[in-house]
Formats: sequence, structure tokens, C-alpha cells
Amino acid sequence: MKGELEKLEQEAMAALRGVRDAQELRRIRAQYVGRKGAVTRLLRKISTLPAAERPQAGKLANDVKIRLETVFKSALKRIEQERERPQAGLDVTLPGRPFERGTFHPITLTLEAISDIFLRLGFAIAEGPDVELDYYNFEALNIPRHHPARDMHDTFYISDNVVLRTHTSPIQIRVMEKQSPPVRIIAPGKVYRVDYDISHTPMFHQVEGLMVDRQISFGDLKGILTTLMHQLFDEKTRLRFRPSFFPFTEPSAEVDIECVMCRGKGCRVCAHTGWLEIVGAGMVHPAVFEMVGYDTDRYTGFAFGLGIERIAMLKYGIDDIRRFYENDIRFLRQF
Ligand code: 2NM
Repeated sequence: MKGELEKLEQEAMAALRGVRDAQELRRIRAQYVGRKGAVTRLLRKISTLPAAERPQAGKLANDVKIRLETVFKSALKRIEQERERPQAGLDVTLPGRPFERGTFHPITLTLEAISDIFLRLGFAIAEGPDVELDYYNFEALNIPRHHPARDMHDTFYISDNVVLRTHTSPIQIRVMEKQSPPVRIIAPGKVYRVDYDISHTPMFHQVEGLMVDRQISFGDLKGILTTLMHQLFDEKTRLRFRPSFFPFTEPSAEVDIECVMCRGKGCRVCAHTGWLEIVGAGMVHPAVFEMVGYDTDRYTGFAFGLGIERIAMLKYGIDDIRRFYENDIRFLRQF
């Protein structure tokens, strides 16, 4: 009796598992616990057992019947609920899940802010390859092989004469090779140097600018950079030009702006100097013009270079350059 009951229960459970509609469910229910069902029949047979076995067998059979009834009931409920939906698992009346809208990277935003300013000043945007010939990255910029200035650049070499560009100046050489003056361009893009710490990443972004025409002077350079900083930060920002050296400009200058964090009073960001060094600039060296075939008696020009990350950090109050490239969505969402 016990063995038979267990077998019936297992059979009934297995039959239930595949059931999809209510009619089939009722048929299975009748087959086991209906008036003529297999479990019911066993229950009736209990009276034929020896008196000593009846209570135990009766309890066992009743328990099986109750368990099966419970499972039938919940299966019926599940089937009826599914029937109310147009398609199992899909409720077309639910509101859709909205896609999260992306944001622009702070470097992109800064690059666009700078580009907008220069476009209004009549500059065009020029681009060039990230993988560059040694000639365009160094030679044409008056930095011959074994020149000490190459050490400053910590170059990634692809081969003997192919490098990852260490600045965007090669773009400007390529433009000058193809176009005669007047030239008024900015060259934005990624640049690469072997360096990684709190203020350096092996890839970062630069915007360089170049203006060549008759009678371009250092005064034009000062005017353009002053306008840039006033529009990028605010009109009260003061600039300071200090003498410097670059192989590709003469004279050369480092350009500082009054610290935008403390307004020149001195703080952690400006190392308590009140000034931030953010631009390198100068008058293009005649050797560079000769390399691209420009007549140095007719033309002069200025050039400058600035790091986008540094400006983005100041604009948005970011204190570690590495934040830009960690792809932390909580950081990126803020812009
Ligand atoms: C800088 C600083 C000073 C520069 C020079 C040239 C070119 F191609 F005209 F010679 N392009 N960029 C230049 C000058 C870049 O970056 C700190």
C-alpha cells in the first residue's frame, strides 16, 4: 500500500509538471484524486486491510491526497493567470524601460569649448595621424636625432622612424607642406608620452594653434591667447608670459594664467604661487618655415600648445588626471 501510494504521488507530480492548460489539468486531477481516481480507489481499499494497519494507511493516503489537491490548485491558479496575459511572460501594458541617456566626456566638452572659441576667431580645425613619422614629429620641428629635446618627450617608438606623436605639431607641418600662407589653424588630438602618475597619463589631449601671415607678431599671439583664456574662464583672468625655450619657436614663452581656484591668492592647485602654467608658445622658428618651403622674408607666425586635461581639471575642479580614463560611470555622469 505504501509503495503504491508513493508511486502514484510521483506519477501525478510528473504529469503536472508539463501541464499548460486547465482542461488537461482537470483530466489529470480526475485520474488521481477524482471519484474514480487511483488514489481514491486506494483509500477505499483501506477498509479491507487488517485493523492494525488501517490508521497508518489511512493517514498516508489522506496526506497524499491533500498534497496533490494543493498542487493541483496552485497549478490551476498559475494557468489561469497566464491565460489573462496576451503572451506568457510579456505584459505589453507595462511602461517601457527607458534607455539611460549618455553624457559627453569632460575632455570632449573642453575640446569643443576651445574649438568654438577658435572657430569664431577664424581658425580652421586640422587633423592628422596618431602614428606619425619621426620626420613630422621631430625633424621638421627643428628637433634632429640626438637633440636633447627628444629626451623631454619620452617617445613611444613603433620602429626606427615611426612614433606615436608626442604633440600635435606634426599636423601643422603637414598643413604647411600643402598650403601656403595665410594659415590660421588649430590642431586638436590625442598625443602619447611614456609617463604615468598623478599628473601624467600615457595618452592625453592637446590643442595646438598656428597662425602664419605677413607681419604676424608676438602681440598677435598675446591677443589670441588672452581672448582664449577670457572666454574659457572669465574676463578678469590675467595672463603672464615668461621666457622659455622650444626648438621650434624663437622667442618662446611659458604662459601662466592667474589661478582660477584662488584668484591669485595662492592655494594647493597653484602650489601657492597664484599662477597656473598652461600654455607653451612662441614665434615659429625660421628653420621650421624653411623645412616646409615658406619664405621667411615674407612670413612670420606664432604657434602655441596647451593640454586639454589640465584645462578640463581647472574648469571642472578635478584633482587627479587619471579620473578621466578610469571609465567610472559615477564620475562621467556628472558632466
Ligand atoms: C608648443 C609650444 C610652442 C608649436 C609649433 C608648431 C609649428 F608646427 F608651427 F612649428 N606647432 N606647435 C608649438 C610652439 C607648440 O606646445 C607647447
